[in-house]
Amino acid sequence: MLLSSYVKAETEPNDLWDQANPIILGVSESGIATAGGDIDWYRVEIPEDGQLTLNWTSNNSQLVYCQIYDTLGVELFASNYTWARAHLFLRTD
Ligand SMILES: [Ca+2]
Repeated sequence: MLLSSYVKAETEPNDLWDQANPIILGVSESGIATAGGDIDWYRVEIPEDGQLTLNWTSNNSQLVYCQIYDTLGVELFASNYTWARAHLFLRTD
C-alpha cells in the first residue's frame, strides 16, 4: 500500500476525459465537488501489473462516486455514491 506524501489540488477544467489531471502514484489529489454534477477526470499511469489502491473521501457531505476506465474506454469499476470514505483495490494484470 502506498502512503500519500502530500496533497495536490485539482486543475480545472477537468470535466472531460481528455482534460484529466495526472495523478502521481502515492500522491493525494484534492478536488471540489459542487452541487449540480461537477465531474473531475484524473488519469494514472501504472508502470507494471499489480494492485491499484484508491481511496476517496467526501469532506463536505457531497455525494461522490468513482468510475475507472482503461485506455480503450472500457469501464473497469464503478462505485456507489458515498458521502464518506471509500476504498478500491483493483488488480491491473
Ligand atoms: Ca471538474
